[in-house]
Amino acid sequence: MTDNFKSGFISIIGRPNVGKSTLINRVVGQKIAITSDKPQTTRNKIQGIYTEDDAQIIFIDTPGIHKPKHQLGQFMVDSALSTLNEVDLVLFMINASEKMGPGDRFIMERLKNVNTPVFLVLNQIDKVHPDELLPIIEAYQNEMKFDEIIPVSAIHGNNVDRLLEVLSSYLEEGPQYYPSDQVSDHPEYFIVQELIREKVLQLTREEIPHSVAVITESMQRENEHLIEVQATIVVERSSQKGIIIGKQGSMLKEIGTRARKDIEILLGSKIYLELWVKVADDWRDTPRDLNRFGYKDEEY
Ligand SMILES: Nc1nc2c(ncn2[C@@H]2O[C@H](COP(=O)(O)OP(=O)(O)OP(=O)(O)O)[C@@H](O)[C@H]2O)c(=O)[nH]1
Ligand SMILES: [Mg+2]
Repeated sequence: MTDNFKSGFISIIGRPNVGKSTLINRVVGQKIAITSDKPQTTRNKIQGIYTEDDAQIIFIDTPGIHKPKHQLGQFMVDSALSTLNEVDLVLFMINASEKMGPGDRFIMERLKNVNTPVFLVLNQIDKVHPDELLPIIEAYQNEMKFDEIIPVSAIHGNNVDRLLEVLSSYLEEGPQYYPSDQVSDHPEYFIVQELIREKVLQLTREEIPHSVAVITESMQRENEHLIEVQATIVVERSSQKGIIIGKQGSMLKEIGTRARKDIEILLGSKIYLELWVKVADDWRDTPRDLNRFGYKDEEY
């Protein structure tokens, strides 16, 4: 560690689906947060840790801010907003290819009361013509004052270096909170269950993606080449259980095949993955279930 080491916590906040988790994965250089084209993918605050020789930036990926319809949604929005008072800087991310909406205004009302610097990050610039950027920026500037405005493409990496550079210039002297090789505050079992949930998001539609929770029941090293993972996919109704299992188990098999590939990369080992499906009626509105499935304030 050098003298004058710098560090800071940075929250990424925004509406669902703008690309917050995509950015965190890009910065960390590894998939620690799941992403999908369905809104409300992220459900917990997840730290992504970026370490250099003289600095450590801890990014906090947050659930997208939306109007909650269930207690799970309320937990998600509360978790996201709670970060605003816990960090040194806030990145407000928008999708530059979409119009500003009431959700963005709701967030900006909150951001006006934040004491830390706030950057506007315009993501998905690969989808808009450069000439279109200025009017978008002006529209947001009319709503509130931002300390910096940075357009990026999280998925392709455009301008992400610049974002990191500017962020570094705002960091103050501070400790190295995590070892250099640690990329997330979450344990592997959490990322494993998220990777399985991501495959359900990819492969199902409508209400199913939102009705699913995944729990890693066990992870056991069988031998030096093989880890056995057992996980349960929880749905809200028995009709959904049928869909997750699919015709002669075909859907569950596909979920397992896709998840296994990602888990093998994460754990650097061959994986034997065993999946079960279970029904927990209306778990998204059942406090006991929310607790059991990892959606509680003091948990990850
Ligand atoms: N074209 C393009 N697509 C992007 C970009 N960044 C993210 N996406 C896509 O946008 C979708 C949403 O990305 P996520 O990272 O899951 O979005 P999020 O903001 O974390 O969403 P929630 O967790 O639901 O709040 C995914 O399909 C991404 O591949 C980008 O810069 N350009
Ligand atoms: Mg996300």
